[in-house]
Amino acid sequence: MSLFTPEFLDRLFSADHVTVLTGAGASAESGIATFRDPDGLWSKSSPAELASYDAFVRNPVRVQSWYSARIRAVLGADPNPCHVSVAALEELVPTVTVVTQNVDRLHHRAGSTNVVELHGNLIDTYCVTCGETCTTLEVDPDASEPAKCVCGGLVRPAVVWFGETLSRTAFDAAVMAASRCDVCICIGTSAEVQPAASLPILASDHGSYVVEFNVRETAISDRIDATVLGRAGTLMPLLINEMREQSNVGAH
Ligand code: BV8
Repeated sequence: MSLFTPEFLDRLFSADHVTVLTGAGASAESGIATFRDPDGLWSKSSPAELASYDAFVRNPVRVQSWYSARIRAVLGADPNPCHVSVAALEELVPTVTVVTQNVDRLHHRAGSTNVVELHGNLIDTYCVTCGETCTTLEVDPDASEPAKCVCGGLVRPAVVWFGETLSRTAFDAAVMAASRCDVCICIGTSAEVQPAASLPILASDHGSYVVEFNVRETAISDRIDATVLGRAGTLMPLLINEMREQSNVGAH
């Protein structure tokens, strides 16, 4: 008995292009904190104090040290079976586009070759004054001075903060992937942040079969084809196994 609907599997086995939209839940089993879960990052602090340019300028040491701790967590983490299975999808489907809201680069480390980073990444940093790339942030919360570039400008992570526009190139690629895919698999996202959350609806409006893998229902559950409840690190390997069995049987 499959966890996946026959229509989903049929659409997937015959798909030329699959777009996978991931959020923080895809990295949860790598030990990376999510944002809006009961024990998530926003349960301890407010995005307005940590994930906006205004917050950064107001208190650069606080923001830089918060990102320093997240960078350490990401560098100490490994891709989990969800990331590995998403990468394996490329062996089974002609075109796979991974559109991620995550900033941890774990999809790249798992071997995915076509990753669109909607919200940038934590590892790269740059100077807000001269734009030069700088060394990774390592700032303690009680530091007396923020990390600065040789030019004297403040160093920030290369992420997209609230109130900042996404990279045009990245968002255009994401829109293309959502509007042209046969199947869209949304993994571990609460679908509350725009414009990322509009992508599954765009896919659905263009006739894609849209499914979400999540441990709970989300803001888009009633607007897509199916919700499969379960952990990303369990569901994605199960899906890849079913696809491999089918491709061996040659039933499709
Ligand atoms: C912009 C920084 C133009 C990087 C982040 C339209 C309507 C309403 C508001 C807006 C709108 N347009 C713009 C806005 C404002 C704002 C916004 O969306 N606000 C919302 C929250 C009300 N958007 C913006 O500002 C964006 N910019 O649109 O530019 C503009 C400019 C000015 C003014 C207006 C428009 C910029 C958005 C990017 C913000 N940056 N982070 C960082 O530090 O990480 S957002 C942050 O949320 C992260 O990037 C994160 O990726 C993203 C989405 O969160 P999720 O990934 O979904 O994570 P979450 O914790 O929420 O959910 C995890 C899910 O996983 C849960 O469902 C859970 O059940 C599940 N789960 C947990 N464990 C597992 C699991 N599932 C499976 N398996 C598991 N094991």
